[in-house]
Amino acid sequence: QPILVLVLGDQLTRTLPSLRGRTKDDTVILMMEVWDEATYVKHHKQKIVLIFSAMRHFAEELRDAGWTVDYVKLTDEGNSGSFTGEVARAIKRHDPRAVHITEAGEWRVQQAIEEWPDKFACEVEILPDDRFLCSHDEFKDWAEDRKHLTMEHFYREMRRKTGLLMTEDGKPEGGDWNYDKDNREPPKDNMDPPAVPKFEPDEITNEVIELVGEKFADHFGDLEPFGWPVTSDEAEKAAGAFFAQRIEKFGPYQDAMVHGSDDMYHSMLSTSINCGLLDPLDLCKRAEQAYEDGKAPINSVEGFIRQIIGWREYIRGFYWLHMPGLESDNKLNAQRGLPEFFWTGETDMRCLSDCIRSTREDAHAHHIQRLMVLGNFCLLAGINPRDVQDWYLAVYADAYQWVELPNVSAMILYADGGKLATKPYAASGNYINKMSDYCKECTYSVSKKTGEGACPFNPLYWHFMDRHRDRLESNHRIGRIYSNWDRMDDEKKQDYLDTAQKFLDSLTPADSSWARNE
Ligand code: FAD
Ligand code: DLZ
Ligand code: SF4
Repeated sequence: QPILVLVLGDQLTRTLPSLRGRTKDDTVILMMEVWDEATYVKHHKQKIVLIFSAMRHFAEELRDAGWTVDYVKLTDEGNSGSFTGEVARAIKRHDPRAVHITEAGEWRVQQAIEEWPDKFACEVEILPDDRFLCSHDEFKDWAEDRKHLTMEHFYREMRRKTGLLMTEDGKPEGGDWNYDKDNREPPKDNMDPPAVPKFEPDEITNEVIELVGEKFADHFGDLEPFGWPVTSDEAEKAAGAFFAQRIEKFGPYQDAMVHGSDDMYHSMLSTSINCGLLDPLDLCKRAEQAYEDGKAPINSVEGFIRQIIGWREYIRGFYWLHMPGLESDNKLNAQRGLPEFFWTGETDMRCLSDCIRSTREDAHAHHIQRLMVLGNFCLLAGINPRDVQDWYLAVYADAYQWVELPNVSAMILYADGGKLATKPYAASGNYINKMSDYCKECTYSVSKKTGEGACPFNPLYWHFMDRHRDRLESNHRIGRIYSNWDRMDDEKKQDYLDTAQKFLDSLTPADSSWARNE
């Protein structure tokens, strides 16, 4: 009787805990394309192509290395459509002595897995996912008794733990822990960042593209051109290009936005990291090496490392600490439906339409677009967390609930009431104008505050502040904003509120069938 080892779509790592230490002659590896996973939200077409193609390539690599892989395709006869159903069928086929699985990234899937020991006659072993630096227990210990879960404090622990950018006497390299103040350069005219490598679809990917075109035609997003890395070799090439060509300027221009440029100096590696094709710690070590070799400045390298061992690990810890409640949190009582233009891109707001365009074309938008354009809009307009969660989870190729949900509900919407962020990331048009070239050619005027043609972010900002005064005024990081509001005369205030309300009333909410099958 063999051991049945499961490998899920975001576990495409040769050193996965459940694969380590197994021998080829008594192991059957089960991989399954299932309808439930492909439709629990209606994922962007390229996201499904990415996962299925990467899964099929991974299975082929394992077979070439001598492993026995039982791969269930979406259209295979008898495919039950769920992980639980497919494991049950595989148990019948292979009569294993045990099922081994690395814990799931998402709470929803982990709940299902935890029922398996009672459901199935054979032993089920669930192993911790040590592709993350910080275990669930370690994060819990760190969080315990802390009044606020400040990312920066967690990040310093991770720096100490890994020794990344630490001097021999235990001090941060360069003297500071964090160089964020040097990472806020607005874009320069005629910036021309080196192109990010795109990968020509091979036969396997083309077959998946055809499948997705057929079965998921009503899902959001362009199916082609598809150029994401789908093997660890391709992902390695993408990483190599980042370290050779773009990391140097990653830091300074991390927050800059340019119309038509989705990549800027970002690594574009999240899709590969999250499905297991790249090892996050290895990437950080290579970034550190670039600093030691004098190829990239400290603010770029520290910034990159902080995103990975800081934010990425913190977000994952935060998710498991606050699930399942985080999913339904709505502390600002936001009730408005997501505007239809999030799916169609049809809006005169040039910043939003460009971010939605890149989302549709590439299943990607960079961090500051997700946070300060799309996210800021959802916060200010009071869009309900459920709609916003569904949108972000569906449209980005790197989206899994463990990373999407804290970023959406806690970071952008403040729906957790401030457990993650010390204040809402609310901003008027001024911020977007400073950090981008969007406003220059927008139909709206960023310098106009109220009335016809005013940038909607301006009145929405005050509408948001005014309607949440009770909750936010006592927050020492934003309390002073209310003195500015109070200094305005009543007519000006009313102008802001009326302009915002008129804009909000003009929004058409999206039909729910964009995000989920009825
Ligand atoms: P880079 O800018 O090159 O950053 C390097 C790496 O750092 C990323 O690849 C990623 O692994 C990590 N990272 C950076 N910021 C974060 C963060 N806030 N949380 C977790 N990891 C981070 N990232 C996802 O991977 N999946 C998501 O579903 C996702 N949803 C997001 C939703 C919102 C509302 C916001 C504000 C951010 C979200 N992010 C998400 C974080 C971030 O926007 C993406 O990781 C990043 O844009 C990916 O592009 P990149 O690889 O070029 O990143
Ligand atoms: C995102 C995704 C999709 C679209 N399809 C599958 C699939 O058919 N089979 C699979 O194993 N994984 C898929 N995934 C990734 C899973 O959703 C991801 O592994 C879980 O959410 C992790 O908890
Ligand atoms: Fe966006 Fe306002 Fe600038 Fe237009 S003017 S691009 S809506 S911030």
